[in-house]
Amino acid sequence: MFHYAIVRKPGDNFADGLTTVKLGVPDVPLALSQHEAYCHALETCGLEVIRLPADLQHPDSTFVEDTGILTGRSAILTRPGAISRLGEITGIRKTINRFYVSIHEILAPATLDGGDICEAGSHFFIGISHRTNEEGARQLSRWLAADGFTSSTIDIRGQSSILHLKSGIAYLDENDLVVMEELAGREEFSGYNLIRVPPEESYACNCVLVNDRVLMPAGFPRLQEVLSLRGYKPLPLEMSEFRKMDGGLSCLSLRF
Ligand code: CIR
Repeated sequence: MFHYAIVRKPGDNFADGLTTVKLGVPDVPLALSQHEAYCHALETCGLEVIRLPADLQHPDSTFVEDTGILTGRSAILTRPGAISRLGEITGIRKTINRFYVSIHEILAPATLDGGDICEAGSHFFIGISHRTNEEGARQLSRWLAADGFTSSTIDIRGQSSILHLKSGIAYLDENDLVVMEELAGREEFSGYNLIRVPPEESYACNCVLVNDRVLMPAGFPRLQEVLSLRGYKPLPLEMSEFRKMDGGLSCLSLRF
């Protein structure tokens, strides 16, 4: 069960953040209303939403998930792989201090983005990407092991269509793993019930189980139907403006 979510409002300069997709410039007022609907959805799932103000020094800071790994036992502050995002850690530290006693940190030369970390029960998949390096994976796996969690790495550097591991996979419940076609053949996932997502719906792989609902991007009817047939309760949310900035649905919150 999750009880809390930390979110950060997008700033007026949200469009100045990093992006690789060519989907146009995000509309900030629309991003704000989509963000508000997202917060409301988290509340619908029973969470208390901790709303942080916009941080204009860091246009990507609404993607809070990249700044921390919050487990049932400890918090690990990350060290984002994009230089422009390094300063986001200072902004999240105070909030995490309020909730966690045991707090660790990923240190240079390691880099690690939360979007590369997929928690699957007591196991964590760590994506090695253009944002998360091997030293980052090593440091994180040591902290996780100290708390009794296992972890393994998945190299996604050859997967040009995704920024982070969680752009392409999501762990739900009872061994169910949502996975994009490109990653479905990976041996590491062979022990899971794979929910394979066709290429035209790939963006929806980044969905998240929050208590009894699966928050997922709106506009992906096939995945929505498959999830419903499996007994999940999808809650579709408009994500168009975040998608323009390479952002997935999960990255807008830290849930714990
Ligand atoms: C970035 O490139 O860092 C942001 N524009 C998007 C980060 C999205 N984060 C995520 O999916 N975990």
